[in-house]
Amino acid sequence: MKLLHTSDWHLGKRLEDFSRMEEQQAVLQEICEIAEREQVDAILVSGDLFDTFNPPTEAVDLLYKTLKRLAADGRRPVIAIAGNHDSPDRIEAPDPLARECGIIFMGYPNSVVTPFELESGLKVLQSDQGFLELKLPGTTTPLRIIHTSYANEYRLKTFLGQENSEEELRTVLQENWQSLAYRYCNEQGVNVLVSHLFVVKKGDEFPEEPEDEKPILHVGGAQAVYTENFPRQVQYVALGHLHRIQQVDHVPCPVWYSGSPLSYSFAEASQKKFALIIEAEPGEEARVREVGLTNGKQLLRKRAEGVEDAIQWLAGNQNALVELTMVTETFLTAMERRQLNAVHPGIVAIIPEVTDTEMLVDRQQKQIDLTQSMEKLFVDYFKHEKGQEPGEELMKLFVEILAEE
Ligand SMILES: [Mn+2]
Repeated sequence: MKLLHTSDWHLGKRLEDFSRMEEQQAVLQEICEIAEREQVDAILVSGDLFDTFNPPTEAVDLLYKTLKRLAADGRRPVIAIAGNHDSPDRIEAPDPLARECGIIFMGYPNSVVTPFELESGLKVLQSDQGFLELKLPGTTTPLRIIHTSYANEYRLKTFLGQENSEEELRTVLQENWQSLAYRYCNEQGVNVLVSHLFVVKKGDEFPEEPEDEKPILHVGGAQAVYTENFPRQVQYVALGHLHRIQQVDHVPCPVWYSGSPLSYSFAEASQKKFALIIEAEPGEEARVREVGLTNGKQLLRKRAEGVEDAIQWLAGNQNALVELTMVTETFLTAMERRQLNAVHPGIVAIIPEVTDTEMLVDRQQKQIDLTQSMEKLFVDYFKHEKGQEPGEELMKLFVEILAEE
């Protein structure tokens, strides 16, 4: 059995003033072509289909068109779950129509798929809260899917019937997955788990979460899910949330984030993007292969020594979206900014890095390190504007607003 794993499409997402819609169309077309060329049996989309709860019409359009093409009249089912950027109700809304096309949406951790059968031969064999067993066209091997859409800790526990549990979330999830695996997953079928959670190998460092993402489920590190929490019956875990492709662990089975198909922030600059092809047979470890995606623009960070240097580099990287740091003796003039923008259509930001220290002292400014936390940047900004540090009350309010986003 061959599966395609992808996630974090974030349809409708922009990069500052730049729409990414054309790139999203192009890269999803590329994913459709891969599914066709590889003749996969089913597609797993691990959440963050949209970028917001209320995506623009063109994003909705693109999602449905893509999923319909992928599903090929029900010959190649698509299983898609909600991520933290998706509205669960919106994800599930087109369900009755989607089912007819072979597209299965799961908005909630306890979603139950309504049983159905299509002329293509696709059939729901069993369905339970957080579980689905499919008969795929052209194979007698059933595909079992344990699925956990995103929800925050409190709601996850509630959905799993453990709202008063004092146990750690990862323990609650582990018990839920294990009981589903024990009931439904034996070596007569292919067993996978699909989720949108923050997962690490116990003892490993935490990887960076995407920019513009509220951290999910691991405030203070308490709520990360460990790979050891996955049931041993499962042959592959298809994760969404982190935008950089990565294999989290190979025990109890290959556990992968497929990553996003486009680089969505400069924290992802120079990253390569992929879809994953999984080959799995009952009772055997799944084999995983990365297939490169090339239809998106590269995000590049460039530090240039003066306007001449910048212009030359920009000429050679016309197709990228660029964050340009300009090392300059004084400050960049409006003329210089115009010059730079005139030679490149994709400059997202120009950051001056001023080297004339006297001038800096004069203006009581210094180089701004944009990798600092929002809190630290705010304190610097406040000091610069008001000549004093912000009070404790104000900082509390700022952090509160940040968290709400
Ligand atoms: Mn996410």
